[in-house]
Amino acid sequence: MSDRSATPLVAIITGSTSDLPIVDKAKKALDGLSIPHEVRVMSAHRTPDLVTQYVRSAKQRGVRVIIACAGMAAHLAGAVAANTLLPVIGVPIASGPLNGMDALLSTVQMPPGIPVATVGVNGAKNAAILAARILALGDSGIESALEKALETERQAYTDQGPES
Ligand code: RP5
Repeated sequence: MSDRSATPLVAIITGSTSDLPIVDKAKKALDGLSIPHEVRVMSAHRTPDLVTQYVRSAKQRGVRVIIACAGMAAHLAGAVAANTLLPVIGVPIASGPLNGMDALLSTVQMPPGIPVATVGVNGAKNAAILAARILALGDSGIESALEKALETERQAYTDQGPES
């Protein structure tokens, strides 16, 4: 679904354009579930005011879940969670010499009171599916789309048959 075709329910924020190949996995999953979303590049370190401004207006614009992706000293998801009550899903990205371990720890180790639901390194697809599961609690259309997608994936794995 195009970025601006409908009120975005999911906002995907990422720290750099260099993260976009990973972010694309989340976009594809949301597209497959027909969930309107938007992607914005902004950084907790390089453009902190932009992050604050964007996140504080997100709920009022109709956003219901925020996915924050970042690599290296990945403080983006935490900075987002500090500025909203919307659920925030963090995606640590493997950029830089530590292959994502730095981003994983920076994203997941939040202080008590400010949670970030962190998926695995480069786990953008799971972030999108988790966002969809949150939205499905109040949207039977999204719930049905999730059930259908899960069944299709299960069938594809089943059709592969046992390994010889
Ligand atoms: C992080 O620094 C970004 O999320 C990216 O993963 C990493 C490197 O950014 P670039 O130097 O490639 O812009 O903030």
